[in-house]
Amino acid sequence: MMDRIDRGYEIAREMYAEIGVDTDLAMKKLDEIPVSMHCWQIDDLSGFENPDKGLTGGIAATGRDPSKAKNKDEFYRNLEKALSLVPGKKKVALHAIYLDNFGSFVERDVIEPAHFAPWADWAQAHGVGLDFNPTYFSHERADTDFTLSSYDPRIRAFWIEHGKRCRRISAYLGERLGETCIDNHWIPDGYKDLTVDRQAHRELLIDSMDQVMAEEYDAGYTIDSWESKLFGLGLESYTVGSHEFYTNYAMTHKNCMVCMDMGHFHPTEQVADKLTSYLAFGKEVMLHVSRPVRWDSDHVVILSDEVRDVMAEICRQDAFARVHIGTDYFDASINRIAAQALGARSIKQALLYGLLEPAGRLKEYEREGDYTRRLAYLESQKAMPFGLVWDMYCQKNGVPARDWVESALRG
Ligand code: RNT
Ligand code: ZN
Repeated sequence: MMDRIDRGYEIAREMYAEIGVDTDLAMKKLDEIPVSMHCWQIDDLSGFENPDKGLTGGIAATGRDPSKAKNKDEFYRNLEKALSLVPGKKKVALHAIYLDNFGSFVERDVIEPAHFAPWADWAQAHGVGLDFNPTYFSHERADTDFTLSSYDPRIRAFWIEHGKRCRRISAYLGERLGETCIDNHWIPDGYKDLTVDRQAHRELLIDSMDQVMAEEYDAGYTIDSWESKLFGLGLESYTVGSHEFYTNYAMTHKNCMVCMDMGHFHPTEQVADKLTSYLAFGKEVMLHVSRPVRWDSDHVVILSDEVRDVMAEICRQDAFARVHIGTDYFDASINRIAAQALGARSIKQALLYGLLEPAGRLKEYEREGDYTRRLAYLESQKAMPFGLVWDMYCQKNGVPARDWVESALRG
C-alpha cells in the first residue's frame, strides 16, 4: 500500500508533467538553494555581548510569548531545533553581538575572528553555512542616531573600525566553511524630522564606506552588501543609506551589492520588480525577506503574494547563484522556534511554487503577444497540487510537512 504522501505525489507529478514541468527536477533544484536564517529571532536580537542592553536604531521586538532563549545553551538548542524543521540547504546569519567573548566584555572595535571560531565549529558540525552582519546599533556610540555618517570624527572612526573588523571576521568564516560569507551592513543613520542638509551625511558615509571597504578579500570567502531603507522608527524623514545611495555605491564598487529588505520600501513598491534591474547590470543582490504590516514591522515571513513573486522572479531568471536569500524579522508574540522555522519554510515553499511554474511556456506566450494565455495559465497555476509536492519534499528531507509546529512547541 502506498502511503498518502506517495499517492498524492504521483498525482501531482502527472499533473505537472502535463504542463511540461518535472517535479523531481524541481525538488532537486530546491535542495541546492540556501536560505540564510537570521539567528536573532531566537532571542529578540539580544545577543551575547551584553544581553541586558535594549534595542536601539528603530528596531523593536514586541510581544509577550515566554519562549525567548534565556542563555547561550538555550539559544543554540532552540536554533538547532528550528534548523531541523526546515528542509534543504541552510545558512545562519549572525550579528556581531553574537560573539563569544569568553566571559569578559569585548568592545566592537576590537572584535576578532577568534571570537567567532566557536560559531565556525558549530556551523561545520551542523552542515550549515554562515553569513555575517556588523552591529551598528544598540550601543551608546549609536545613541546620536548617527554612526558611519556622523559629524563626530570619533564616532565615525569607532564604527569604521567595527566595519573593517567585521569584514575580516566574515572572510575568516567564509574560509573556514569553504563558502562565501555575505557581510551585510545596515546603519540606522537618519533624522526624525525635516532635514536641511541631506548631502553632507551622504558624503561622510561614502568616505566611511571607502575606508571600511579598502581591504580586498577573496570573493570566495566574503562579499559585502549594504542594506538600504526608506525610513525607520524615529527616523521618519531622512535615512542616509537610501536605496538610490547604496545602488550607486554598489554599481561603482567590486564585490559589493545592495541588500533589499522587503520591509524597507514604500508599501506599494515591489521588490520582485527591482531584482532584474540589478541582474541586467551583472550585479548580485542580497535579500532580507521580511513582512511589513503597514510599515517596517518585521512580522514573521509567510507565503504571501510578495514573497511568492520575489521567488518566482529568481526562478524565472535562473538567478539562484546571484540572488542571496536571507530572512529578517523579529516577533516576540509567538513561539520563537516556530517563528524562526516558519519564515524559512515559507520561503522554501515560495521557491518550490516558482520552480513548478512552466516558465518557458509563459515566456513564449509573452513574446508572441498572447497575454490572454499568459494571464490564464498563471492563474491556473494556483489550483495545481503544489502542496502535494511540498509534502513529498519534506518527507524526502525527514522534516514534518504539516504538523511541524507541534515539534517546534515541544522544543
Ligand atoms: C533594520 C534592518 C536590519 C536589521 C538587522 C537586525 O531595519 O532590517 O537588517 O533588521 O540587522
Ligand atoms: Zn533587514
